Amino acid sequence: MSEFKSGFVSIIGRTNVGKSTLLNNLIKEDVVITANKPQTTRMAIRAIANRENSQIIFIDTPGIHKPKNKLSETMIDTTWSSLKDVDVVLFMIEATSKDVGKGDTYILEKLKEIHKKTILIINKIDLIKKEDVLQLINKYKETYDFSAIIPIEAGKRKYADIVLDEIEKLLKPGPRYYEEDEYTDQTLRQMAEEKIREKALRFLDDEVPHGIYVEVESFKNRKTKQKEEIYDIDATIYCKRESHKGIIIGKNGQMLKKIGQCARVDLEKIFGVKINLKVWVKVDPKWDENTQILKKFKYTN
Ligand SMILES: Nc1nc2c(ncn2[C@@H]2O[C@H](COP(=O)(O)OP(=O)(O)OP(=O)(O)O)[C@@H](O)[C@H]2O)c(=O)[nH]1
Ligand SMILES: [Mg+2]
Repeated sequence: MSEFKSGFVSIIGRTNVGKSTLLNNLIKEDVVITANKPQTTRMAIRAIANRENSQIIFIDTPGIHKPKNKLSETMIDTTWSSLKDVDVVLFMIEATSKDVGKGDTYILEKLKEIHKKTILIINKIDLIKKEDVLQLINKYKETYDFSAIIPIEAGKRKYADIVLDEIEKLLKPGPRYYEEDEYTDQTLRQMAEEKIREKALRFLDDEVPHGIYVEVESFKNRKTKQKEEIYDIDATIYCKRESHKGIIIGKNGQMLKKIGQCARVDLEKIFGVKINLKVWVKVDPKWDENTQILKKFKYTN
């Protein structure tokens, strides 16, 4: 039998290219949130893929974008910091790019500085013609000595093994760092906060969802009279303005109800227990300058 391999792999790229979608596919669990909005991922989240002959620890990272405030500066800093500790980098771009754009050029410059084994992932190939993928591959080949270049659709199962196989080839022999049943370093509390934020991102428009922050105030488990396990979760959505609060709550509370219900359904699937979820909305215009909150988005290893 071949020697057991292990290693750490960061997934980086511009915001909204599909990094978190790929991670969920590689892990085969709904472990990180995704949305068709930029800056969905706010911190480095680890997720573990256990294979027959290897264990791969992935780090999902916030997408690279032009920082607008302290929060985005912290997020981007987290992405670059995550690269220090990894063996392999997955650099994801969108197939719809006609050329190596400004944002991707910036990322490539950073990659050249850190000089790690890097796989280029070209995502969303469903959106373009095959010939255009080949052109893009040729353009990118000239920019960096990639270990592999893989065109994919991040959410499609058939691509997960292709990506995992390529990563495995680049790993060195190493131990199993995590137990086989562990698939993320997130706490249940964090996962609940993220799920609520995901629903807010998906259902709300414009600047409202980007100005929110979710905190679980209380997380308790108990047994019902029928001896069924249940989690009681109380959470607050913080937003920056009174007008945003009205939008999040919605007419007759409909929007907040929808966010809560959809988050609950997903969380019941993930945790495998019944959940009683209550969500409130509060205004805190300066939450994104609060150092205690920003600390949560910093990279820790
Ligand atoms: N058409 C198409 N859409 C995709 C594909 N992969 C991901 N998406 C969509 O792209 C959007 C962004 O996906 P995410 O996985 O949240 O992107 P991300 O790179 O993690 O984004 P940030 O966390 O904001 O940096 C979502 O709406 C996905 O459904 C794909 O292969 N094809
Ligand atoms: Mg993401």
